[in-house]
Amino acid sequence: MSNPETVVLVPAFNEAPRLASVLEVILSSPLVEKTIVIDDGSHDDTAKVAATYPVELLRFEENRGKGAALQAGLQLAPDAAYFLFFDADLLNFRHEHIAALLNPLLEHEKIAMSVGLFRSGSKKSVNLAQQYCSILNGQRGLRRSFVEILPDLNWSRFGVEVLLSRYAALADLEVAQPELHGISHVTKEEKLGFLRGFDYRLQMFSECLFSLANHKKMIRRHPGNVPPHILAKLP
Ligand SMILES: Nc1nc2c(ncn2[C@@H]2O[C@H](COP(=O)(O)OP(=O)(O)OP(=O)(O)O)[C@@H](O)[C@H]2O)c(=O)[nH]1
Ligand SMILES: [Mg+2]
Repeated sequence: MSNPETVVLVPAFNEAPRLASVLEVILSSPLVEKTIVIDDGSHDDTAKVAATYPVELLRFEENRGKGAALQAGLQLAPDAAYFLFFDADLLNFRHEHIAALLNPLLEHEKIAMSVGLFRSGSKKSVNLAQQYCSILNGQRGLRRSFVEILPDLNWSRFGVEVLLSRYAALADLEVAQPELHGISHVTKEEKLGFLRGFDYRLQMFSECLFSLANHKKMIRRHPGNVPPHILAKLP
């Protein structure tokens, strides 16, 4: 399709065991016209799994981080009206979750971004983390007009969600927070074992905190397509 309306981006790093079930939901949704998987230097068969599905596969030899992966995906569909981001490790993911993220953008022109809130999923720890850190949720919908004024995301790694949310606030844009019922995901500790998983979690938190503390400075340094009137608000 040359000019898809709704494009899904799936950033995936070492997600071979989990990617297929996520892609099956996305690819069977009537709401999605194109799906792009960004395999970011995975050491496992993530790319092989993706290649068995009718998706566009972008593959980096070296890992560049989630922010850079999403940015590269956004550039592959410059004409899309809406982008949806879904993680590659979702559990109990259903079509209704796709609609829940997309509908606020379709129904309210003022909404620039929707950020999913995990509710009543099977894992208590994931639900609890969501209560306090909803800004970190990777399930998002972005309107094209928002994508067109985004700063460079390349530096942000796991801080990309913080950057997107803080930037929307700086730009005075409205964000919807639809609840995604029953959805959950496989945690780092479950993927890697407790010690390696927890170590990776600390790395993720430090990238999120870096983004939280430094996003204004980093936006000024790497403005991407940020318009002058928003740049003028930065210290
Ligand atoms: N392309 C790309 N994707 C990544 C990278 N790191 C993580 N991802 C993907 O981004 C999504 C979220 O990453 P996770 O590691 O599951 O992080 P999380 O769900 O926020 O946090 P946990 O609860 O700790 O697992 C998953 O689909 C990952 O495969 C990366 O460096 N590059
Ligand atoms: Mg996850």
